[in-house]
Order: sequence, then structure tokens, then C-alpha cells
Amino acid sequence: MADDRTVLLVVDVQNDFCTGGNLAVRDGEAVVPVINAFGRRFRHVVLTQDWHPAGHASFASSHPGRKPFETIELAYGPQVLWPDHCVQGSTGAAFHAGLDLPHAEAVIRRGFRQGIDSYSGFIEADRRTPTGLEGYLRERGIAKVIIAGLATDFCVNWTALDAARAGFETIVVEDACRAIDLDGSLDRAWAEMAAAGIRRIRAAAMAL
Ligand code: VGL
Ligand code: ZN
Repeated sequence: MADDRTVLLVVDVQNDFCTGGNLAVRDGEAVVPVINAFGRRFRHVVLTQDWHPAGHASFASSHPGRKPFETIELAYGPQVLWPDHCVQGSTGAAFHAGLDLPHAEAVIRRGFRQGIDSYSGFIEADRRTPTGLEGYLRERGIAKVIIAGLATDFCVNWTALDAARAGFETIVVEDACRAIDLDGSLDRAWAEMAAAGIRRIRAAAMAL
């Protein structure tokens, strides 16, 4: 059993990132049984949920003439454009029905500001708007953050990098994640995480 200062942070296990969803990650739903079993070993579990208003700035449909997976420049920098996904209150935004973590203690929603995307569970894409997660974990006395979910190369990567920057010991459970892998983004993500001192382990190898 993980100790009281450790949290399992489950990133965006939502229908739109699973097979049949609007931004399906290949094999996304394969993380569900791994996370369900692994999650039982944690006293503290927190979920993140991608939660966009209709017409969000990260949607290609909000930019006439643009297509999904193109990159454009927004006020805060480059932004990959996505198919409409995780619209607030939609079935696509709901957690996968098989996700079984009744002891999860908080859900952090992000990306709900019309003009700002957010891959990180800690700080939105303008790199100045906090979600409140860092303060929440700190007040709870958390020192170690174990991360699983979707997608490895976007929300998991950005969340892990910000967790490490905030000073939490950070570990990513590789077989409890799946990637979008856009133009080499997965290799880049693992390289960035390694450079930041983030450990990468398999669920079965995790000593708790
Ligand atoms: C995500 C792209 C757009 C993710 C969210 O959860 O990795 N990716 N919105
Ligand atoms: Zn999104």
C-alpha cells in the first residue's frame, strides 16, 4: 500500500480518448484494467478531466480553414488543433464507464477557459493560469506523484513535467498510459521526462 504522502494521479481516462471517441488514442481503453488494479494500492487517488466549452480555441472547428492536427499560433504560443473533444457535459467528456476508482478524492477539471488549452493538470497552456492542483496536493502533505492515463505524449507528459518542476517526486507508469504519437511526440515526451528526472516504470515493478 502506498503511504499517506503519495498520490496516484489519473489523467483524462475519458470516452473521447478511447476507441470510438472523438480524439481516440490507439488502445486508450487498455489502461482501464491496469489503472483499476493499480489504483487499489493507493490511499489517495486524484483524477483529471479535460473539460472544454463548445467552440474552444483548441478545436480546429473554431478556426475557419484549419484542420485537426495542424499547429497554429495563439496568444500564448503554438497550439495543436484537435477535433472537438471533451465538451463539458458530453458523453465524450465522461470518464470511461469501466474506470473503477470509487476512492478517488478529487477531480481536477482543466481547459475550461474558452481561449486557453491545458495539457498539464497543474498549469494551463498560457503557462500562468494554475488549476489549483499544486496547492491542493501540498496542503494535503503529498510529496510523491505517480501518474497514469491518457495521453502519454500530451497530458501525461505536461502534467509530469509540471509535477517535477513543482518539486514532487514524479513517476510515470508506462503500461498504464497510451499515446497519440503525433510527429515523434512520444519519443520527445519520454526524453523530456527523463531529462527532468522523472522515473518511468511498469505497474508490476512498482514497489509501494
Ligand atoms: C489531450 C489533446 C487535447 C490529452 C487533451 O488528454 O492528452 N490531448 N486535449
Ligand atoms: Zn483537450
